[in-house]
Amino acid sequence: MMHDPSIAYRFSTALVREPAPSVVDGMRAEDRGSPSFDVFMEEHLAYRAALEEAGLTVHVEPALPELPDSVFIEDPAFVLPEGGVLLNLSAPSRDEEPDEVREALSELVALTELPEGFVDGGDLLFTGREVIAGLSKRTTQEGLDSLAKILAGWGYPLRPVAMPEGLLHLKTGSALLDEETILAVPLLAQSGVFTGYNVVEIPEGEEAAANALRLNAVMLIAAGYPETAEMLSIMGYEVMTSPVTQAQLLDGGLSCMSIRF
Ligand code: CIR
Repeated sequence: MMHDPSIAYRFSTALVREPAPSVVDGMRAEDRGSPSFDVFMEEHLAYRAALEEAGLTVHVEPALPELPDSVFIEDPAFVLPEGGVLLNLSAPSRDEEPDEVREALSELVALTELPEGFVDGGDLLFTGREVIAGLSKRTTQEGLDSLAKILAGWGYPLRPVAMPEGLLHLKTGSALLDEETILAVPLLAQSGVFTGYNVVEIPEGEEAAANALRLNAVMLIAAGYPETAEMLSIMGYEVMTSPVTQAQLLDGGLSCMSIRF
Protein backbone atom coordinates (compact mmCIF):
# COMPACT_ATOMS: atom_id res chain seq x y z
CA MET A 1 0.00 0.00 0.00
CA MET A 2 1.42 3.42 -0.94
CA HIS A 3 0.81 6.32 1.39
CA ASP A 4 1.44 10.02 0.84
CA PRO A 5 4.29 10.52 3.34
CA SER A 6 3.23 14.09 4.14
CA ILE A 7 0.43 12.50 6.22
CA ALA A 8 3.08 12.31 8.95
CA TYR A 9 2.81 16.04 9.58
CA ARG A 10 -0.57 17.08 8.16
CA PHE A 11 -2.91 17.36 11.14
CA SER A 12 -6.37 18.77 11.73
CA THR A 13 -6.94 17.74 15.32
CA ALA A 14 -5.12 17.52 18.64
CA LEU A 15 -6.16 16.01 21.94
CA VAL A 16 -4.63 17.54 25.06
CA ARG A 17 -5.26 17.14 28.76
CA GLU A 18 -5.33 19.97 31.32
CA PRO A 19 -2.58 19.65 33.89
CA ALA A 20 -3.83 18.93 37.43
CA PRO A 21 -2.30 20.63 40.48
CA SER A 22 -0.77 17.18 41.21
CA VAL A 23 1.44 17.64 38.12
CA VAL A 24 4.03 19.00 40.56
CA ASP A 25 4.42 15.35 41.73
CA GLY A 26 5.04 14.02 38.21
CA MET A 27 7.84 11.55 37.58
CA ARG A 28 11.35 12.73 36.74
CA ALA A 29 14.64 10.90 36.22
CA GLU A 30 16.58 13.62 37.98
CA ASP A 31 15.23 16.15 40.46
CA ARG A 32 15.87 19.69 39.24
CA GLY A 33 13.08 21.14 41.37
CA SER A 34 9.33 20.70 41.11
CA PRO A 35 7.32 22.60 38.51
CA SER A 36 5.02 25.43 39.53
CA PHE A 37 1.41 24.52 38.75
CA ASP A 38 0.56 28.10 37.79
CA VAL A 39 3.41 28.41 35.33
CA PHE A 40 2.68 24.92 33.96
CA MET A 41 -0.90 26.03 33.29
CA GLU A 42 0.24 29.26 31.57
CA GLU A 43 2.62 27.30 29.35
CA HIS A 44 -0.09 24.74 28.60
CA LEU A 45 -2.44 27.51 27.47
CA ALA A 46 0.30 28.93 25.23
CA TYR A 47 0.92 25.44 23.82
CA ARG A 48 -2.77 25.01 23.00
CA ALA A 49 -2.76 28.40 21.27
CA ALA A 50 0.32 27.39 19.26
CA LEU A 51 -1.39 24.17 18.10
CA GLU A 52 -4.38 26.25 16.99
CA GLU A 53 -2.17 28.74 15.19
CA ALA A 54 -0.61 25.82 13.32
CA GLY A 55 -4.09 24.88 12.07
CA LEU A 56 -5.26 22.24 14.54
CA THR A 57 -8.57 22.09 16.37
CA VAL A 58 -7.70 21.36 19.99
CA HIS A 59 -9.89 19.09 22.14
CA VAL A 60 -9.20 19.60 25.83
CA GLU A 61 -9.71 16.71 28.24
CA PRO A 62 -10.27 17.48 31.93
CA ALA A 63 -7.45 17.27 34.47
CA LEU A 64 -7.02 13.98 36.34
CA PRO A 65 -5.70 14.88 39.80
CA GLU A 66 -5.07 11.23 40.72
CA LEU A 67 -2.75 10.76 37.70
CA PRO A 68 0.02 13.41 37.96
CA ASP A 69 1.66 12.60 34.58
CA SER A 70 -1.59 12.44 32.62
CA VAL A 71 -0.90 15.85 31.01
CA PHE A 72 1.63 13.89 28.90
CA ILE A 73 -1.25 12.50 26.87
CA GLU A 74 0.91 11.40 23.96
CA ASP A 75 2.07 8.33 25.88
CA PRO A 76 -1.15 6.31 26.38
CA ALA A 77 -2.24 6.20 22.72
CA PHE A 78 -0.86 6.25 19.18
CA VAL A 79 -2.92 7.55 16.28
CA LEU A 80 -2.29 7.23 12.55
CA PRO A 81 -4.61 8.19 9.68
CA GLU A 82 -6.05 4.65 9.67
CA GLY A 83 -6.95 4.59 13.36
CA GLY A 84 -5.70 4.65 16.92
CA VAL A 85 -4.13 2.15 19.28
CA LEU A 86 -4.58 2.34 23.05
CA LEU A 87 -1.19 1.43 24.49
CA ASN A 88 -0.09 -0.15 27.80
CA LEU A 89 2.14 1.98 30.01
CA SER A 90 4.77 0.18 32.07
CA ALA A 91 5.23 2.94 34.66
CA PRO A 92 2.90 1.79 37.50
CA SER A 93 1.77 5.34 38.31
CA ARG A 94 0.63 5.78 34.69
CA ASP A 95 -1.03 2.43 33.98
CA GLU A 96 -4.58 3.82 34.23
CA GLU A 97 -3.96 6.55 31.65
CA PRO A 98 -4.95 4.52 28.54
CA ASP A 99 -8.40 3.87 30.05
CA GLU A 100 -8.79 7.58 30.59
CA VAL A 101 -8.30 8.50 26.91
CA ARG A 102 -10.46 5.68 25.56
CA GLU A 103 -13.78 7.55 25.52
CA ALA A 104 -12.55 10.82 24.03
CA LEU A 105 -10.42 9.13 21.39
CA SER A 106 -13.07 6.63 20.36
CA GLU A 107 -15.33 9.57 19.46
CA LEU A 108 -12.64 10.88 17.09
CA VAL A 109 -10.95 7.79 15.58
CA ALA A 110 -11.46 4.03 15.19
CA LEU A 111 -9.70 2.58 18.21
CA THR A 112 -8.02 -0.75 18.85
CA GLU A 113 -5.99 -1.95 21.84
CA LEU A 114 -2.46 -3.20 22.23
CA PRO A 115 -2.98 -6.82 23.21
CA GLU A 116 0.29 -7.35 25.09
CA GLY A 117 3.55 -5.79 26.14
CA PHE A 118 4.31 -2.17 26.95
CA VAL A 119 4.71 0.81 24.62
CA ASP A 120 4.87 4.54 25.46
CA GLY A 121 3.65 6.79 22.64
CA GLY A 122 6.72 8.98 23.12
CA ASP A 123 8.81 6.16 21.67
CA LEU A 124 6.97 6.11 18.33
CA LEU A 125 8.11 8.34 15.48
CA PHE A 126 5.87 8.11 12.39
CA THR A 127 7.64 9.23 9.24
CA GLY A 128 4.83 8.60 6.74
CA ARG A 129 6.40 5.42 5.40
CA GLU A 130 7.21 3.58 8.65
CA VAL A 131 7.15 3.86 12.41
CA ILE A 132 10.55 4.07 14.08
CA ALA A 133 10.16 2.73 17.62
CA GLY A 134 12.57 3.21 20.51
CA LEU A 135 13.25 0.28 22.81
CA SER A 136 13.45 2.52 25.85
CA LYS A 137 13.14 1.59 29.52
CA ARG A 138 9.36 2.02 29.07
CA THR A 139 8.85 0.15 25.79
CA THR A 140 9.32 -3.62 25.44
CA GLN A 141 10.05 -5.85 22.45
CA GLU A 142 6.83 -7.75 23.19
CA GLY A 143 4.89 -4.47 23.02
CA LEU A 144 6.52 -3.51 19.73
CA ASP A 145 5.88 -6.98 18.26
CA SER A 146 2.18 -6.71 19.00
CA LEU A 147 2.03 -3.10 17.75
CA ALA A 148 3.85 -4.16 14.55
CA LYS A 149 1.04 -6.61 13.76
CA ILE A 150 -1.59 -3.85 14.02
CA LEU A 151 0.48 -1.42 11.93
CA ALA A 152 1.17 -4.07 9.27
CA GLY A 153 -2.59 -4.19 8.67
CA TRP A 154 -2.44 -0.46 7.89
CA GLY A 155 0.56 -0.88 5.58
CA TYR A 156 3.25 0.56 7.84
CA PRO A 157 6.37 -1.36 8.88
CA LEU A 158 7.58 -0.83 12.45
CA ARG A 159 11.34 -0.59 12.94
CA PRO A 160 12.56 -1.13 16.53
CA VAL A 161 15.74 0.76 17.39
CA ALA A 162 18.00 0.60 20.44
CA MET A 163 17.97 3.70 22.60
CA PRO A 164 21.07 5.34 24.01
CA GLU A 165 21.23 5.90 27.78
CA GLY A 166 19.96 9.22 29.05
CA LEU A 167 16.88 9.69 26.84
CA LEU A 168 13.46 8.88 28.29
CA HIS A 169 11.82 8.36 24.91
CA LEU A 170 12.80 8.29 21.23
CA LYS A 171 11.00 11.60 20.70
CA THR A 172 12.77 13.14 23.69
CA GLY A 173 15.69 13.32 21.28
CA SER A 174 14.17 13.47 17.81
CA ALA A 175 11.39 14.93 15.68
CA LEU A 176 10.23 14.76 12.09
CA LEU A 177 11.11 17.79 9.98
CA ASP A 178 9.63 16.38 6.78
CA GLU A 179 9.15 12.96 5.19
CA GLU A 180 12.87 12.63 4.43
CA THR A 181 14.40 14.57 7.30
CA ILE A 182 14.72 14.03 11.04
CA LEU A 183 15.91 16.51 13.66
CA ALA A 184 17.89 14.72 16.38
CA VAL A 185 20.29 15.16 19.25
CA PRO A 186 23.85 14.18 18.24
CA LEU A 187 23.69 11.06 20.46
CA LEU A 188 20.79 9.63 18.43
CA ALA A 189 21.84 11.10 15.10
CA GLN A 190 25.23 9.43 15.31
CA SER A 191 23.89 6.10 16.56
CA GLY A 192 22.65 5.16 13.08
CA VAL A 193 19.00 4.64 14.05
CA PHE A 194 17.83 7.00 11.30
CA THR A 195 19.48 5.21 8.38
CA GLY A 196 17.66 6.13 5.18
CA TYR A 197 16.79 9.68 6.29
CA ASN A 198 18.60 13.00 6.21
CA VAL A 199 19.46 13.83 9.80
CA VAL A 200 19.81 17.39 11.08
CA GLU A 201 21.75 17.58 14.33
CA ILE A 202 20.67 19.85 17.16
CA PRO A 203 23.39 22.40 18.02
CA GLU A 204 25.44 21.50 21.08
CA GLY A 205 23.89 22.71 24.32
CA GLU A 206 20.35 22.88 22.86
CA GLU A 207 19.54 19.15 23.11
CA ALA A 208 16.11 19.79 24.67
CA ALA A 209 15.04 21.49 21.42
CA ALA A 210 14.86 18.07 19.73
CA ASN A 211 11.50 17.45 21.39
CA ALA A 212 9.71 19.41 18.67
CA LEU A 213 6.68 19.11 16.42
CA ARG A 214 6.16 19.47 12.70
CA LEU A 215 2.56 20.66 12.36
CA ASN A 216 1.40 21.36 8.81
CA ALA A 217 3.55 24.25 7.50
CA VAL A 218 5.01 25.02 10.91
CA MET A 219 7.94 23.66 12.92
CA LEU A 220 7.05 24.21 16.60
CA ILE A 221 10.08 24.18 18.88
CA ALA A 222 10.51 24.95 22.56
CA ALA A 223 11.23 28.60 23.38
CA GLY A 224 14.79 29.37 24.47
CA TYR A 225 16.84 27.58 21.82
CA PRO A 226 17.95 30.38 19.45
CA GLU A 227 20.57 28.42 17.53
CA THR A 228 18.10 25.66 16.66
CA ALA A 229 15.47 28.24 15.68
CA GLU A 230 17.91 30.06 13.43
CA MET A 231 19.24 26.86 11.87
CA LEU A 232 15.73 25.69 10.97
CA SER A 233 14.73 29.11 9.63
CA ILE A 234 17.79 29.18 7.40
CA MET A 235 16.81 25.72 6.14
CA GLY A 236 13.45 27.20 5.10
CA TYR A 237 11.20 25.92 7.89
CA GLU A 238 8.59 28.27 9.35
CA VAL A 239 9.55 28.21 13.03
CA MET A 240 7.19 28.91 15.94
CA THR A 241 8.16 28.66 19.59
CA SER A 242 6.32 27.83 22.79
CA PRO A 243 7.73 27.68 26.34
CA VAL A 244 7.78 24.27 28.07
CA THR A 245 10.08 25.01 31.00
CA GLN A 246 7.83 23.28 33.55
CA ALA A 247 7.16 20.14 31.46
CA GLN A 248 10.92 19.87 30.94
CA LEU A 249 11.39 19.54 34.73
CA LEU A 250 9.38 16.30 34.36
CA ASP A 251 11.28 15.04 31.28
CA GLY A 252 8.42 16.19 29.04
CA GLY A 253 8.20 18.61 26.16
CA LEU A 254 6.15 19.67 23.14
CA SER A 255 5.45 16.27 21.61
CA CYS A 256 4.40 14.67 24.93
CA MET A 257 1.49 17.01 25.58
CA SER A 258 -0.80 16.17 22.64
CA ILE A 259 -1.99 13.43 20.35
CA ARG A 260 -2.13 14.80 16.82
CA PHE A 261 -4.07 13.35 13.90
C1 CIR B 1 7.17 10.42 32.67
O1 CIR B 1 8.24 10.21 33.21
O2 CIR B 1 6.45 9.53 32.23
C2 CIR B 1 6.68 11.85 32.54
N1 CIR B 1 7.15 12.60 33.66
C3 CIR B 1 7.16 12.48 31.26
C4 CIR B 1 6.57 11.84 30.04
C5 CIR B 1 7.05 12.51 28.79
N2 CIR B 1 6.41 11.99 27.64
C6 CIR B 1 6.98 11.86 26.45
O3 CIR B 1 8.18 12.08 26.29
N3 CIR B 1 6.22 11.41 25.46
